[in-house]
Amino acid sequence: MAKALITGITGQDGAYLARFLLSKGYEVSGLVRRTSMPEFSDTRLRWLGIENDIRLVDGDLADYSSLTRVLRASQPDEIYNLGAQSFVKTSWDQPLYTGSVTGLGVCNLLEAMRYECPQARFYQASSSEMFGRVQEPIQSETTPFYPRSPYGVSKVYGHWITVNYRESFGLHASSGILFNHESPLRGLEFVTRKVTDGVARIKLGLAETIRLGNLDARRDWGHAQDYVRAMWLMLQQATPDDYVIATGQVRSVREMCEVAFAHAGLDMSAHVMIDPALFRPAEVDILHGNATKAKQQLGWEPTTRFEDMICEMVDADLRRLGARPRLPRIVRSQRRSTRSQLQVRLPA
Ligand code: NDP
Ligand code: GDR
Repeated sequence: MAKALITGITGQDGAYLARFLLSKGYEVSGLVRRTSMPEFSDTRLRWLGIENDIRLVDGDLADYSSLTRVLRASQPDEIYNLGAQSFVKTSWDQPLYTGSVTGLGVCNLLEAMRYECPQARFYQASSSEMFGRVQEPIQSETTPFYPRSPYGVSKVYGHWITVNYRESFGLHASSGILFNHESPLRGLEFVTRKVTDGVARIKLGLAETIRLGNLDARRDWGHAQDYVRAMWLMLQQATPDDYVIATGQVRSVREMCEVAFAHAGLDMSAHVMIDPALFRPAEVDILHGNATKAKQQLGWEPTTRFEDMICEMVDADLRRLGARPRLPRIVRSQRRSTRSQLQVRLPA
């Protein structure tokens, strides 16, 4: 039975990748960092119903000693490095932390692999954020990088150190330059899930507005389930290499909102507020990927339409919120009320 180790297994991609590898017959281990509420750390694995099929091991990408210990004990055939401080906006508030985990963490893991299991195959989660201020209208593996955030800069380091270890030490190390990918398991801080969760709350009467930043940013959005398949395909190749994974379809944040609100039968203009605090110090205006190499060499293609994915996310959030225990809802009283007071609306 092939053995895989996933860092970032508690995140969106880690959970989907774990399920995908289990379906292929892998023995799957996942690196998890210490938290004060361990009962919540496997929420996504439980959502997929696989929490009992995986072995979780303690460690942190910023702690080299934990990585050597884990690799020495588990001797994986494949290592998927998905762990990162992955939220771009936070990277301006925590640039050093982001650099040490998202950037240097990659080198920690490669070093540990070089000494403990050099025969393993390695996947690095590189990002379209490395293209940043794009140097070509459509980005491929040969497009120069111009990162626009501490996160993007850290990912460029992670990408090049992966290439460097491949060339220096002959490691089977591949890098997937993945464009944005989403799903019902997406973190609530990312714009698609923030919107689908907000739409569901508005629909259920739990909220009235969603505050957003730059609605004109455009992204090439795909589905996480399609993208984890590409990760695995990269490690099945005889020769390690780098691949762009994207749909080739671009939508604005505004268009994404329109799809989500329309699916719930709501009017976006009545519920979206623009908050200048949510704009970024330096924005990535547009990302548009060319995945021809992955299509030709890996046989990979996306299978999910953008509109279907957003609707799936809205439906999942409606179910998730609708299934919650019905606590009393607190709503601000109507404007015609003489006093501004809070009312408690009891569930029907
Ligand atoms: P998430 O934010 O959902 O998950 C990140 C994971 O990294 C979590 O499991 C988190 O653990 C873990 N992690 C954070 N810090 C550390 C650390 N110091 N040591 C070990 N693990 C850590 O990200 P996604 O699943 O969306 O993305 C997976 C990877 O792909 C990331 O590297 C991301 O940067 C990259 N990427 C993502 C894209 C996307 O659109 N989703 C596109 C391109 C690249 P915890 O649960 O404890 O927080
Ligand atoms: P991104 O994803 O930064 O591309 O990084 P995110 O969903 O956070 O932002 C996409 C675009 O939407 C704009 N935006 C907002 N974003 C958020 N989060 N919240 C808002 O309220 C909001 N309003 C507008 C942003 O300005 C941006 O232009 C994701 C992460 O998964 C990275 O880890 C990954 O590497 C890249 O995708 C590819």
